[in-house]
Amino acid sequence: MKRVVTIQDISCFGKCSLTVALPVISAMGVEATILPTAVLSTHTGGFKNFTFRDLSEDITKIFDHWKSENIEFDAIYTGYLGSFEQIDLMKDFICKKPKKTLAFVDPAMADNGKLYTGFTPEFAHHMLTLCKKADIIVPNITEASFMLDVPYIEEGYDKAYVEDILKKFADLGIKTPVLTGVSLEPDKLGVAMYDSEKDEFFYYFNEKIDAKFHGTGDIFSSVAIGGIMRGMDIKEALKLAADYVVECIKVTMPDKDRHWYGVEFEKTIPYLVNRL
Ligand code: PXL
Repeated sequence: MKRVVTIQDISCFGKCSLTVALPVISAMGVEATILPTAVLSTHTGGFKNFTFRDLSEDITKIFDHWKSENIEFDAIYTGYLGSFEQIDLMKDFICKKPKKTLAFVDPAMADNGKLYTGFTPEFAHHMLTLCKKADIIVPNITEASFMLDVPYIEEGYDKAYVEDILKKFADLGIKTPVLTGVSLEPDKLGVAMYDSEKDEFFYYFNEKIDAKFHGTGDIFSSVAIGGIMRGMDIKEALKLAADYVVECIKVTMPDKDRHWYGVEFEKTIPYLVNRL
């Protein structure tokens, strides 16, 4: 069984980061080791007065203990990180990883043209220094625009805009940059990927559903890394991740008790497992 270590916060309430990564990766038949970087009472997207306990002090100790136990991972998947220091700790961890370990970085810090509460453009530039160490990165267009200082275009951009962003990442040494939330036609939404070794672009779109929920980026990343660990080609894993997010949104929409803070991904886990 492949083993992933996923390093991001625990937002106790709100269905994102570790509270979705752990169930999703496990359901895919992949061992999920977790490293919580912080504990928050809720995620930061819409709740006020959330608590934030920074666990940075423990991170190096945990890495050192794992090393002393010869614990290794098939993939490192980092998500939301709460500070510059945590980004540096992740860079160091990735630099020291065995060659066979895949480094997958989701620079979760912004969406819809805005940085999440507490982040600055400098933080986004620092996140880019972590992305440069990764094999695969999965920013959305907002995150990419903050990291690369390219203008954020909400809609009406073309392939040239998307491919320029992907190539800029590849020029920085990232083997497989992926962009999420790509929309080249008004009723379609999906992902774009650049395979820098083959010099090939890949696109995959689904119908665009007019609704926004928190945590869907974390679900996407968890399925993508889970799929890759299950031996899927990256393109197949990205398709599965995109399809699963759509399924999650579709199942959530009709529920009159649905919540703005997250999707009902629990209901569609059988769909995910059946697709493997
Ligand atoms: O889903 C991304 C995410 C993860 N962790 C925290 C967040 C968010 C998005 O708002 O606030 C703490």
